[in-house]
This record gives sequence, structure tokens and C-alpha cells, in this order.
Amino acid sequence: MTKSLIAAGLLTALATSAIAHSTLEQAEVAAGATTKITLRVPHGCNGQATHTVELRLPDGFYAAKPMPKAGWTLETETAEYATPYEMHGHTMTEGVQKVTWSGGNLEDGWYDEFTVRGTVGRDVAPDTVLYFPAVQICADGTADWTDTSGSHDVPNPAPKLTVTAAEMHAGHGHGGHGDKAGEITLGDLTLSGGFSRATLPNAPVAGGFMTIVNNGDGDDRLVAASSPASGRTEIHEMKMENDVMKMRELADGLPIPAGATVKLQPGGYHIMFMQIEEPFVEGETVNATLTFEKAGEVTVPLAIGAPNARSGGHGDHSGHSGMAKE
Ligand SMILES: [Cu+2]
Repeated sequence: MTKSLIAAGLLTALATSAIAHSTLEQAEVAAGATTKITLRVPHGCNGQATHTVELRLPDGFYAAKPMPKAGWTLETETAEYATPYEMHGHTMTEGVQKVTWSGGNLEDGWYDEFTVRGTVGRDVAPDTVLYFPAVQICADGTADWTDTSGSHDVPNPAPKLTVTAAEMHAGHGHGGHGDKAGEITLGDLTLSGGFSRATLPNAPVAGGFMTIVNNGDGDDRLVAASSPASGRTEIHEMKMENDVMKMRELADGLPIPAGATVKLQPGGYHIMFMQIEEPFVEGETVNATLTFEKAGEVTVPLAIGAPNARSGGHGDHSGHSGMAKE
């Protein structure tokens, strides 16, 4: 009786370990996006502890930076990209293509994650599957996750994610010369220079900034903003009142008069991301969907700069802001 129970338990354990593959936490990423990929390692090699994890990065995944892990030695292999990548006006021809974390001890009964950040090429076609083959090395064998056939029937499928269509023309990538980079046209409006700022730990709010030009003959008005990154998104202004800078919501929205250039900038008008769930990380992008009374709705990618960024680094050629302080 006791013996058969143990046997049944063993069978269950074996079955479970055969099903639990190493996979990526992320299922999808937009072309052109800078993203974190997280390799999840749910068990060892046939019961043994994993001491080394190797992760290969696919063509189409650029400017990769691995995250170090306490207790593990981090090594990278740099090689030429099969397809060079244009970023910020220069061509990247090589970068990290393999990451190895070694010297660790991840017991079979434990779970851990291994992280790399990188950028998916803007030219990678939607529905492309990027494979990140991984190998776990144990004292006496390996668990490999290197099959890139896409078949569901193999015992060792490589971790993967699917590329989705690029977000709207962001301030990165081709397009050559700065002025037009990151410009979005929506009816009579031109939006440019969109950026946000990295948040400090535990800060639940962040600002969104850009320049909006109304090239038309009619007045318009920014009436609403939303973002997948924030629980609530408002349109705010900052104003000096009795020597104190005060922030308030513009309940009626922000007027964009005919022919006017309206700047959303630190210390002035801004999009306010509130109840943000995850910190805004410098180098990543946050999307804000803006609704205008006349021009309609548009999603604007905001490049996340340093916590004290004054501009997006692209497309902000405006000169003096008039409000140097916040
Ligand atoms: Cu605000």
C-alpha cells in the first residue's frame, strides 16, 4: 500500500517535470519595442540541480543587456548581427547574442527566472516567432530547450515569443533626420517629441509630455487620455500660485486653438499617469492614447527618459520653454 502510493507519487512527479518546459514569461512583443524577456526555469535536469543556464538570442533582437543574478556568474558572447540594426541614426552591426549564467545552484524543486532586456527590430514582420533557445546544465547532464521547429510535439521546445505590428512611428528608428522623427499626424494636428520620465521606486505617478501643433483653421481640444500602464490617466497643468507650484486636473481638457503650438512639458501642461502598476524604466516606451474633440483618437508612444529628462531627445527643437523650474 505504502509502496504503491510512493510509486504513484513518483510517476506524478515525472509526468509533471516532463510537461513543465522552460518558457518565456512574455508571449508577445511589438516590433520596435524595447522589452524585457524573462526565462522561467521550473525544474532541474532529471532531478538534479541546475548550475548553468545558457540563453541564445535570436536575430531581430538587438542591443541586448542581461540582468546579473546574485550567486551566478554572468558571461556574454558578442557576435555580428545577421541583419544590422539602425538605432538613433547609427547602425549597430554586432551585439550580445548569447548569455550564460553559471556557478549557481538551482535545485530541482526550486523555480527561478533569468532576464535580458533588448529591442525588437522595427522591420521584424508581424507574426514572426522569435526563439530563444536555452540550455540548463547540471552536474551530470543537461535539460535543453532548443527545438525551434515550432512543433508542439517535441520534448524540448525553445522558449519563444511572437512579434506583433509596430506601434505608431516612434521617435526611434529610421527616418533619418531628426525633425520628422517621432512626428504623428492626426487630422489637422501634429504631435511630436513625446516623452515620459523614469519613475523612482514606489512612485505611483509619472508625467507625459509632447508638442501638439494645430495646423488647421478650427480650434480643437484634448479631452481625454488613457494608457495601459496606468489605472487612471488625467490631463494636468502646473501653475505658480503664491510662489507655490500647484498641479490640477483640467476638467474641461486642454484647448488646442487653431494655428497654435501647445507644449506639454515638465512644469506645465502634462499627461498624468496615475496608479501606475510597474515603474517606468528609462529606455522603454509607454503608450498614451489621446482623444481630441475634433481630430479623434491617437496612440502616442512616449520614450521614457531619465527621471529629470527635459525632452525626448528627438524632435524637440523648440528653444526656450519659459518654465525652467518645476
Ligand atoms: Cu500632474
